Amino acid sequence: MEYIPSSIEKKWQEYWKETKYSEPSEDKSREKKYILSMFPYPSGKIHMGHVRNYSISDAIARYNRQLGKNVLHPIGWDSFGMPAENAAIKHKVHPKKWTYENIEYMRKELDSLGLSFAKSREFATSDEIYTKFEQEFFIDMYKDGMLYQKNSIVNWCESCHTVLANEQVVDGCCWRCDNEIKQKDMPGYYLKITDYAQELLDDLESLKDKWPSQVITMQSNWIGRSEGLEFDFELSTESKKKLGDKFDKFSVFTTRADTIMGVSFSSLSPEHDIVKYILDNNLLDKKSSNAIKAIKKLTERERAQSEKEGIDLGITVLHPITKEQIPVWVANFVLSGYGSGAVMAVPAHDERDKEFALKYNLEIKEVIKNDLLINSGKYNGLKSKKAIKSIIYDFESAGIGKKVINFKLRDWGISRQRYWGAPIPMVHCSKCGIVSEKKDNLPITLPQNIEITGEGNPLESCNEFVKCTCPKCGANARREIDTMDTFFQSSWYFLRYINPESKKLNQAFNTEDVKYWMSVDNYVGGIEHAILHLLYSRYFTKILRDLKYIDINEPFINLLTQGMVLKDGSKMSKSKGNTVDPDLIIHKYGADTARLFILFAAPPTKELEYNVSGVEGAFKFIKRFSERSSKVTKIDSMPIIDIQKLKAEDKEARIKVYESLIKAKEVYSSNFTFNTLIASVMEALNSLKNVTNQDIWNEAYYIFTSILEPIIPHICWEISLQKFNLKNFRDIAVLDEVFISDTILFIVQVNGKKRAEIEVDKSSSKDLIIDEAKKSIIKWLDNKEVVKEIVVPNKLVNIVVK
Ligand code: ANZ
Ligand code: ZN
Repeated sequence: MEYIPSSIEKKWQEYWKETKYSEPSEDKSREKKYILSMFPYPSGKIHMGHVRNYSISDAIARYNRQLGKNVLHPIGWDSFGMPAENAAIKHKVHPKKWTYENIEYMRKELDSLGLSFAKSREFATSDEIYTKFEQEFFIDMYKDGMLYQKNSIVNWCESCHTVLANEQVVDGCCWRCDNEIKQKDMPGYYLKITDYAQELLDDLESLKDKWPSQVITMQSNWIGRSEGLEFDFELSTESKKKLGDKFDKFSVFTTRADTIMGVSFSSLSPEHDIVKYILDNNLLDKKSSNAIKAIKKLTERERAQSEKEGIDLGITVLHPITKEQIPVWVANFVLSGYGSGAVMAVPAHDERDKEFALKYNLEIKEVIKNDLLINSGKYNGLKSKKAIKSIIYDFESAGIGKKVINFKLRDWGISRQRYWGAPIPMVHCSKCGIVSEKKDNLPITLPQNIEITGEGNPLESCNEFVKCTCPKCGANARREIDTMDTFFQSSWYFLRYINPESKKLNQAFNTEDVKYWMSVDNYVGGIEHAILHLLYSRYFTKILRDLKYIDINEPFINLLTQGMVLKDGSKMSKSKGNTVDPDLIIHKYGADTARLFILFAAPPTKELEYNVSGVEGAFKFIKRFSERSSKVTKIDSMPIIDIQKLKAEDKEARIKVYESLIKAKEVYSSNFTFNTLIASVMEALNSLKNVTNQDIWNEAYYIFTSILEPIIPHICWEISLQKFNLKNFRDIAVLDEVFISDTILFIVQVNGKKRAEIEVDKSSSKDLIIDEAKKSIIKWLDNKEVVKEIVVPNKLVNIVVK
């Protein structure tokens, strides 16, 4: 059979569509598999990373269909976000038009790969119906107190008139216009993810061995749980006076209570209330206060990257045990949002404090040596761990401190000053304050008639959008103009896929359907989502559970993070100009070649280096595979093979074929190292070279086309239709008889010492075995007298000589 991919691929794609091959069934009595790949942003064209992602999930989905499982393998579009607005500025095209045209184009590209997506479930997160349900969740979360509004410090660019993410601030300036960034106090909506910090951490345990350990560690560090002591530093009498009697103490958090006797100063964050008072009341000289103001302008990341720096605030506190006076400084490495924004500094045992103390010539007191406390009064001699417990106990008993648990995780700010996002369904009323919209009024949709210039949020000046009535009192009110962070959409899209078409308009998803389909059995996507997307999705699952929408704790049972696609050793990316267009590969070699190359070039979790010869190699293999299928005759079922009639080369080839079948079962259900399976089939195909037995050829192709179907579906369906009437896409049993050998290996010993090995026919008599054995050790029998011949069945022959 001559291999011309273009002549078969379209045909099969049509066939799968017409027969609804990729659609899940409504029959909930069947065992289900939910196979999910991370959905794409519709940037305009698919790239090799997409090809890799979807080839992996498609192979898993197709294999599970062969097993008779009810498979959900959906696709959709993560379609809100900045690039659409940037395109609008650059090309004067409306973000909506740009987005949906991109979706059209990319859908065609994905179709041409023969991916078995459940098209009936497809949607884009910018669809108004999706926004409607999302806004309902938002309102529920707000009413439940999971979501709140607060003011906080954000990066603000005055000339672009927008808030910037930390990643968009370059050297303190706007990435777009190079204007200096201000730290601005702005209102925004926040999700109280911190309420779920402990549960998000604890439940990582249930993902062990099912998620990459690296991802679990990253999430755990991001959540950042610390146990420690919180206590108050009392200000000295003069310092209280200096601060206008507005403060008498401040609180600090330490994980190292055992170092309490080594405290030689205290540091405050530049945003601390006391620092604010000192600046507002000009209690410092100009130079010092300017230095503090300069630090305040920097983002957290920039502060972390700069040298340790601080200013003496000219006030003191009393050590809680010795009552000695301790100087108070402001320091650029103390974070305002963590603990109490103040620390007890122990330069002898903390690296940051040490750098600081050396720079400013502050005292360094050693209090721990070889894990034992020294210079610490009654705690001397205690082990560090023990001392922490003991000191916390004493502080709690004396009522001057308490054990606390702190998390690095911060509440999730979801307000964006952008047009192309889901509108926040809130209203500002001059009488009632902030009021959530009535659910009946949802969705609150984006106005179409706007102009995007890049300066400010176009919603602000859009009266049609902003003017509304208060849902509570009916007075004229103003609609919230911020839109939601796009991570809000990607935190529940996997639930939306579950809703069949018939229920799409009525509900976000149906409890019964969710119960059947969730959790996702295999989630496939990039490691770059290890923290944010995967953490937010876990969090959403838990809050939707607590809002009684669903009844599960974790969304994704197994996670596979695919490696990057490289070219010439570096990550393929538009900015580096080293991308390879998947369309060109598909056009020249066909979809099966693209898929085979991508799954053969590396195991899915490892980096994959693109190279043309690899693509050509993949094509050549499929071509050979296709051409050799001419040796196969049409059969209705697996041939029954009489092993007595097989020649040695038949048996050897058959072993290779069945080895690849065994490999397939292991690869598709647990380790997904498709490359090893492909290699195994290649080897088996080669071993057929000298085989003339028709049954062996038939059986081999019956198995090959079945186990390669998940990887190169078009050619496998084509061959299978011609030879097996599509009957072989099922779980094929491994026959033990294939591996049963008809010879036995004996070790031959002379006086108990191994001298040779012989292979004899299974049916050989004892005499024959002894004869063969003697022949193999002839030189040890020279001039010797054989006194005994011992045969241990199936194992060894021992010849005793004198
Ligand atoms: C004294 C000490 C001695 C500390 C020592 C550490 C080592 P994690 O583990 O990350 O929770 N700290 C407390 N609040 C801080 C803030 N807002 N910004 C920066 N640093 C802060 O770190 C807790 C430790 O970091 C605390 O324990 C405190 O320094 C500091 F040998 O107290 B430690
Ligand atoms: Zn009102």
